[in-house]
Amino acid sequence: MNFTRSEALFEEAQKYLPGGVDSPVRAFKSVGGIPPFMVKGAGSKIYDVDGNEYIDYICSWGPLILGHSHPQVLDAIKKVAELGTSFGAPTELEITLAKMVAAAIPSIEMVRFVNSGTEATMTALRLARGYTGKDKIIKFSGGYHGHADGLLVKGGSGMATLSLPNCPGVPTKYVENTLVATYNDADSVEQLFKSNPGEIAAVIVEPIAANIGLVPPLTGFLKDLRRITKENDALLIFDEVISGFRVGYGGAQALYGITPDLTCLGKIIGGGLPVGAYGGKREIMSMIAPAGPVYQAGTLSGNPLAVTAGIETLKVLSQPGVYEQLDKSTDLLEAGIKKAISSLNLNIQVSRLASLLTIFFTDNPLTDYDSVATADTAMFAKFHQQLLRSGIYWAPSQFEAAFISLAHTDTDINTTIDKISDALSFAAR
Ligand code: KE4
Repeated sequence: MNFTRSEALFEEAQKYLPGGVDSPVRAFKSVGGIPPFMVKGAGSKIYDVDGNEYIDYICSWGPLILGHSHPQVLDAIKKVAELGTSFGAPTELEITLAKMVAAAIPSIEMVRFVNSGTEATMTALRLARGYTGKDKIIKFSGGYHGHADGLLVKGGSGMATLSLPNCPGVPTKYVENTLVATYNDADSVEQLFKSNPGEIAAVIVEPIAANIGLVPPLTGFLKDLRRITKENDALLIFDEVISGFRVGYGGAQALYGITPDLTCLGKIIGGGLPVGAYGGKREIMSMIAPAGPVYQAGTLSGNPLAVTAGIETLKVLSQPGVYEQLDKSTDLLEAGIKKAISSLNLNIQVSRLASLLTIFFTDNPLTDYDSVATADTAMFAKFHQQLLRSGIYWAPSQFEAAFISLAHTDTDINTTIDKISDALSFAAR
């Protein structure tokens, strides 16, 4: 593969953009090499400026569950764009998407649209503090909820990738109310409530951890969180920015039968354009301005183009057979990778749930951040570089998930399995 144009662009980009990118994980820092600059996506494929074609398993980090440039989404955006791009005023489109979200996720009686997952989680925590009158919150080591100051503590995703446990520029005072528990360890949560009686407003959790790589909840963990938060008059906030509409049309809360007080969404509900959302019980959401005193605002919140992309995406996802197809494709991929790992006799494992998958370069049991931190990230880097050169666009971090879309065909998957097998044997040398 030739990366000449990307190399030149990356050099120029670094003069104007920190690290040459607008989001750290895109810079490929932890896997080496330079990031291909992309110019087009179509279905399961993505194309860089040097004309290289890749089968895409990043899918814009989750939003493109239908694949790139889905005709129904593009046509709808084009039509709405002809009427204008933004009004800074209420539109009927927002009601339509709000009703679709509420119908899909019954715990969401009311919802507010914002522009990113970060805004959604940041505001959900402000709302929880405003509603309970308490200041402390619990997050989990390795949990990633965007880059709001109070959440940049032992974060996953790019923070884990770049080994940035905390963040300069965030005053200690901003994080002294952020308590950190261990994912899949309800006792660690119970202990924090015991040592901070009456002070904790909420627990925020990725119900399916995907920013330490994919680590599903152990049986009973989410149920325990629901019990403990209820016992302590604290809110349970599900950060479903990744899992929402990904692991099923009702998200992780439907899959596990747990009803949180607030839910954060993003990615898929924008269909590739910037949309985040937070929602929950009417009694709680009614505290949000202008209905109530908890303030949150946004110039482009509920933008007609972005909301339209979300509406069309959910329309497709609500059709019968969609999640079965995603499962079938991911079953094929998972089985193929597992076969390659066992034939090469490697201490590597596959973690998979619905159409999310991570190949972990460790064979330790995986339950939390500390266990995934044992992964051989140097070997992962060699694997990633080889995979990229062979035309597979995979998350450039051990601490992320691969996203499979409806556009991935069996041919794509079988080709991917062959390339992964080659890349694994290359990395194992
Ligand atoms: P955004 O602000 O990036 O839209 O969403 C933040 C966020 C919140 N909650 C969860 C569970 C998330 O996974 C994210 C963002 N996900 C990362 C990838 N794991 C986005 C990719 C990036 O940072 O460039």
